Amino acid sequence: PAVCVVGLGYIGLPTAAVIARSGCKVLGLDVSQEVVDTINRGEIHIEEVDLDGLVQGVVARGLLSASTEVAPADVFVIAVPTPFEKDGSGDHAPDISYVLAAGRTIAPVLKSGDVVILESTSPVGTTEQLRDLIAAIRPDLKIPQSDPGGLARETPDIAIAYCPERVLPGRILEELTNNDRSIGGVTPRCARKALAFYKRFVRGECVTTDARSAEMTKLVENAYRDVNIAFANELSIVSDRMGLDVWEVIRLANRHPRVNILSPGPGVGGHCIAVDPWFIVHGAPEETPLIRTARGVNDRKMHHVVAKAEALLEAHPEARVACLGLAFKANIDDFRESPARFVASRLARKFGARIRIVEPYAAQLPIEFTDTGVTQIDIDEALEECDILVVLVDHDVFRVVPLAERADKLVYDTRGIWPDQPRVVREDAARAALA
Ligand code: SAJ
Repeated sequence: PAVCVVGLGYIGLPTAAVIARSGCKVLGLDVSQEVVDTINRGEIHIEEVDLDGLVQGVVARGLLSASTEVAPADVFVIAVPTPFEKDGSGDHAPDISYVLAAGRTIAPVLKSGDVVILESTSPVGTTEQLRDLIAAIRPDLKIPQSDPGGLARETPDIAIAYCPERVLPGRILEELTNNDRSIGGVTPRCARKALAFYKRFVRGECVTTDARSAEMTKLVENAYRDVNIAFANELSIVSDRMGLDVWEVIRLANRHPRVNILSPGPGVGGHCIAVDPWFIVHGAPEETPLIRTARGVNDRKMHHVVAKAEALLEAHPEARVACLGLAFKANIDDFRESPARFVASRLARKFGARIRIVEPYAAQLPIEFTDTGVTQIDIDEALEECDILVVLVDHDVFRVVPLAERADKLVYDTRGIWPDQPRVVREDAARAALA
C-alpha cells in the first residue's frame, strides 16, 4: 500500500522509515519546509541510533519522500504531538489540536478502502473525535460507527484505529519492530484492517482491542512508570532525612522476589512520562489522587535537588563545580523537559561562572545558559579542574570514571552511578560534617 505518515518528529520519522523499509512507498508530511527538505536530501533532523543510515537508504531507493502537501494514500498514520496546556486553575488540559489539524489535512484526499491510524498519545475518546471530524468534512464517505452490539450491517468506506507507539528513545528502531502493539479499532473490522498493516513491519505480537481501551492503555503504561519512579524519588528524600543511602536500601529491597523499585533521579523528564499521566487525571480528576500525587512528587524532586545543590555550593564558596549531564536521561541527546537541564540552569543563574557543564551529547549549551558565564567542558577537564561534581545524568561516559580519578571530589550523585564514592553528599547531617 501507499502510506502517508503525518508528522515527521521523533516517532513519525522512524516509523515512516521502518514502513518504507518494508517495501511500502511512504510520503512523510510535515508542516516544516526545513524538515521536509532535510529528509528529501536523505538526512535527518533528529538524533536516533541508526536512523541516519536507514533514512538515507529508503530515500535513495525512492521509498520515502517528504512534503508539506498531502497526497492520496491507502494508509494514513498520524504521529503528531499532543502536548498539554496549563490553564488558569493549574489544571493540565490535553491539547489535541494537532491531531484534529492532521484529520483536516487528510480528510479531503480520503477514498473508499483507506485506513486511518492515530499513533499520537491521546486522551481517551480522541480517535472517535477524529472520526467525527472526518465524518463532518466528508459526508460522502460511510464512516465506521462504534457498534458494541455488532449489529451494524453496513460496511464503512474507511477504517479508523488507534495504535499507540511505545518505543524508548535511543532504542526506537529496535522497539518499533520488536515491541508488541495494541491496536484499537473504532470497530472490530477497523482493528483488523490496521492489524494487517502493522503485520507488515512489526515482529512483536499485535493485539486488537477497541480504540478507547488502546488509548487508555498507552496512558496507563506511562502513568505506571511515573508512579513507580515517584516511589523511588520519595524514598530518596526520606532516606536523606533519615541519613540512609537510598541506593543501598533499594538494592537490598530488590532482592525480594516480588519487589522491583526503580531508580531515583533528579526528577522525571522527556515528553511522555511527565505528560501522559495528566491526560488520565484530566479525564477523571476526582478518581486520580495517586497519579496526581506521583506527578507532584516527581516535579518536586527537581526543586529538592536544586535546593540541596545550592546549599552545597554555598557551604563551599571557593569550590569549582561541574554539573554532569543535561539530557533527560542516559545516553541520548534529547534535552526536552529535562530535569538535569532545569537543575543546571538554576545553578547557572545563581552561581554563574563557578559552574561548568559536562554534556558530551550537546554540541553547545542550550540558550538559557547564554550570558550566565557558565562554560562547557569535557569530563576529563571536569576531573582536573573541579572540586564538586553534581551528577545529573547517568551517561555511560560518567559511570565508567574510575574511583581513583574522583576520590578527592565532593560528589552529589542524584543518579547513584558511583556507589563506591567516599565523599558523597547524602543528607543534611553529612553535608554539615563535610562543610
Ligand atoms: N527515570 C528515573 N528513574 C527510573 C527510570 C526513569 O528517574 O528508574 C527517568 C528518566 O531519567 C527520564 C524519565 O524518567 O527523565 C523518563 O525516562 P524513561 O526511560 O522511563 O522513559 P521515556 O520517556 O524515554 O519513554 C517512555 C517509555 N514508556 C515506558 O517505559 C512505560 C516508552 O516505552 C514510551 O514509548 C515513551 O515513554 C513514550 O513515547 O510514551
